[in-house]
Amino acid sequence: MTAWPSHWQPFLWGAATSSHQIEGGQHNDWTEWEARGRGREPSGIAIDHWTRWDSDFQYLTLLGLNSYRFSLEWSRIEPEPGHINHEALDRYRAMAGWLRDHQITPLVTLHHFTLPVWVARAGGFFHPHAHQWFQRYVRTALDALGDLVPLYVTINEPLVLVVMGYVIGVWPPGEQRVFRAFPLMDRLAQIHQVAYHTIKERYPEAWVGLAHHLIAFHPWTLSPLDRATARLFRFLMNERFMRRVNPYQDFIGVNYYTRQYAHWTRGLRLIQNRPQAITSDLGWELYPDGLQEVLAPLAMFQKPIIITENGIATTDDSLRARYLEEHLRVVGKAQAHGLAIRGYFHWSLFDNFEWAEGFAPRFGLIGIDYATLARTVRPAALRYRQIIEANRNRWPITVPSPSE
Ligand code: IFM
Repeated sequence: MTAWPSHWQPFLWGAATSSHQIEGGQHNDWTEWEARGRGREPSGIAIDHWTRWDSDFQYLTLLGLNSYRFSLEWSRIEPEPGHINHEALDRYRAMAGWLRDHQITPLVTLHHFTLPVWVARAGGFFHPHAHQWFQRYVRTALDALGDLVPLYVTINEPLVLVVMGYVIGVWPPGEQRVFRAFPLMDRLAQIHQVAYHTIKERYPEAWVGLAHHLIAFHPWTLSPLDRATARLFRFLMNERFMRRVNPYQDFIGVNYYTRQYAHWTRGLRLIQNRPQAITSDLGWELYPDGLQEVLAPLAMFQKPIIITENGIATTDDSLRARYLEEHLRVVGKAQAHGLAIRGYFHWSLFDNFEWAEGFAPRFGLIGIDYATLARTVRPAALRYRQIIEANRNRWPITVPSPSE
């Protein structure tokens, strides 16, 4: 087992965001996609985090978090090939510096779904030079803030990127060419590997991983065909890529949200929930046991695990608190059974732009009134703070009752 550095917080209590979903005012492949009327609405100024970041960061201390996951926007840093926007880098450095000054460990994501327009127009990650372009961007980011950042996610949810953009086609580039999925996964694995080595060469003590979106796949019926279909989904979506990149990850980042049912009816089908299920506003089932199900097979990799995302889109904040508590209980149990889970990042710190679904889904611990952009601390956020406070120096973590 790779040892967790003893000078780091034993458990990272965090929340996560991504640049495109909160910053506002970007110009990237997504804003072009939105301008073409794809998706529900344009991201526009989002929650205007780019200008309000320092007042927004007060919420990190208010909630008692000791870590924060955010992403750098490649299109902002390098809007044209080789042309660096130093102002943008200065602002990201100021963010990382603020976090250091407040003893909050930054976990930086380098790619969270968006691409600079010039990369996208050249064919995105399929371009034969894409790994070199990404490497140049990573080096630029390291020059600017590498001394302040100990933890990196190179690519967020590679498989989601592939499926949404190249199989279902509801995200840019909007392709429905399944046969491109496999070469793209290989390409993403290669790009991750290049980024991994680039970071480790410059900062050998930094920890680098990916955020894998893992789903608890179950068969829809007990038929052998549905069981085999569930196994196939597990292999294709959760396992194959993980094995491929495992030699190049210091920790395993897990984004877990829900269960899905695999069904065979003249082809592969995924069903989101059963009629009686408790669900989010996006129809995703609340299924905390699924977190244990996706974590258990990771034991064989003998690496620390960080829950890089977990959260629920809901306007019912008591459901958010319940979701949080039930998933944290699973984390505690998994730790008690020997899994080295070293952090939990709630998705998300703020309500934000949920890609093709627009602004309607409410994932935030902090709510946003989009008419005024006023921020409101939701009760679930305070419950999270209470859980964090109760767990200082505790292993495994526990979830105290609200009255404790
Ligand atoms: O909002 C997204 C995030 O960008 C990536 N993981 C899943 C979240 C909820 O859909």
